[in-house]
Amino acid sequence: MSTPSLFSDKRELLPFDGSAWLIPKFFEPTHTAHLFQQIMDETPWEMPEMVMFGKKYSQAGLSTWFTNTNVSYVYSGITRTPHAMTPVLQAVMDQCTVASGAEYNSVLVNLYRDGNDSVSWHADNEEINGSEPTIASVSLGATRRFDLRHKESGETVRVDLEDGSLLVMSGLSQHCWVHQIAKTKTRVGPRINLTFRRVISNAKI
Ligand SMILES: O=C(O)CCC(=O)C(=O)O
Ligand SMILES: [Mn+2]
Repeated sequence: MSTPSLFSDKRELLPFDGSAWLIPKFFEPTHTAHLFQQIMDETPWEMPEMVMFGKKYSQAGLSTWFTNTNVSYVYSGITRTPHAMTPVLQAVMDQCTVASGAEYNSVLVNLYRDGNDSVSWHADNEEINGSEPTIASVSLGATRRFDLRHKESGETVRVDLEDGSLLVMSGLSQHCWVHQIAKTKTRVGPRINLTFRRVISNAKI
């Protein structure tokens, strides 16, 4: 496993009400290619069916929930079965802890097969994430645009999440902002996104 790059190009994306910082090249390309393939091959991909407010809610094409706890992840009316954390995901999680100083115990692995796979505006504000969660998001494969929008002012921040990037959202970011990966008509290849979280096992859900 290669070591993360220096964190010199770390930058803050949010102007106020929380933090979302980005290191565009956290992992080197040779390492990300290997990670992408291994996670692609080892993941028992699931396609959750979601109904929210009576209409289909579009989520990343395929995704799977891995955790060191026995917590099922419940969001937007669906329950994700826990899978045991794999060594490769654990290793990436440990590197996210080194970079961010936060502890994680779970990861939602998302596969966007092409520009038609997306995740619509939402915040990761479920009770099991705790009140001001720190969420570390690693992107592998094709670059996709990530948007953040302030819930009250409507201010929008747009950023490209490149192969090997690390984005860490914390503080008020899940209270005050929503985020999305929009569909794109541009031809894009597959992308895997890993969102590491620390879930609280005794939260009332
Ligand atoms: O794919 C991404 O960059 C974001 C995924 C996301 O927001 C989520 O899993 O909650
Ligand atoms: Mn999210």
